[in-house]
Amino acid sequence: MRAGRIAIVGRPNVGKSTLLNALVGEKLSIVSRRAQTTRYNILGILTQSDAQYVFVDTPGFQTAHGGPLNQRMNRGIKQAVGEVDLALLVVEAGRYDQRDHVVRQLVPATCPLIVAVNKIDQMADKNDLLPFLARLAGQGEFAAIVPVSATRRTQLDFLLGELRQRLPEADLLFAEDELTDRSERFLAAEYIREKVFRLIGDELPYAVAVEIERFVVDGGLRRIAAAIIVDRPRQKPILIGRAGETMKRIASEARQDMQTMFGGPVFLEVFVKVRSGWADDEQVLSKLGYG
Ligand SMILES: Nc1nc2c(ncn2[C@@H]2O[C@H](COP(=O)(O)OP(=O)(O)O)[C@@H](O)[C@H]2O)c(=O)[nH]1
Ligand SMILES: [Mg+2]
Repeated sequence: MRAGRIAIVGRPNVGKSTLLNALVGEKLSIVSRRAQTTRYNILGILTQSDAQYVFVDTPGFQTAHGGPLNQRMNRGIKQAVGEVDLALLVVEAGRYDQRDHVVRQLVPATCPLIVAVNKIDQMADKNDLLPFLARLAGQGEFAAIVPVSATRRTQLDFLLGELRQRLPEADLLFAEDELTDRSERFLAAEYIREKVFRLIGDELPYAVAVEIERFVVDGGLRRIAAAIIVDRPRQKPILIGRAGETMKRIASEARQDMQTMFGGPVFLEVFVKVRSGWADDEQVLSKLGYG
């Protein structure tokens, strides 16, 4: 038996969370087309007959903005890479630049680094892949470089094989049936935040946080009340939408994710609260579980 922790790192939007979900086979980490969707380190556990992979999904390392929320996320990444047996650096097929390099440098030299070259499905010319892999190999000491597609689940078994070889021999770190260290309450809040990231345009998603105000298990039914927290009063009508349409969609799509994950019916109420400057308020950030 081999078992160990693997940090999934990379610049924003390369597909780290999609890859985690594909590897574990459950929606543990939220995904959107926008950078900076993931704000927390999230464990995803895959247990097979001869190995247990404990993945740690991390936010994309943010070099551009220095606010308290980004500082906490960057701190989280540094902490994650300090505590793992392996690091899995995710890059996008055909792209490797300074932003990838910065993340790569965060991984301690003693930690084996495997590269997943993701999104190979969207390479316009497949002949470009080999030269890209060769160029990448010239960038430094990588234990392995594996082209994959997280959305199409291409080459994931091969990737797992490369990871397994480098995991330490050890007993299970978590019970066989454990999937994550996160609670249903946490996942519920994240599913709502994902819908905001997916359904609302421009900058608004970055000004949004979600707080679960009530989570009651009532027989097989889960009754959940959640507040979407925005920064400014003018953001409230954008979230609610014309005749409440946007809000209805957010709640209905989030509820479907919850029902799939929790395996039972969910009664969900969602409302909007204005809390100015929440993202700069260290106390609020701590309460929301950041860092
Ligand atoms: N075409 C393609 N898109 C992908 C793949 N993996 C992820 N994506 C997309 O890339 C975007 C960012 O994904 P996400 O997992 O949130 O990236 P993260 O910020 O690195 O966690 C989303 O729109 C995903 O659907 C892939 O293998 N192929
Ligand atoms: Mg992510």
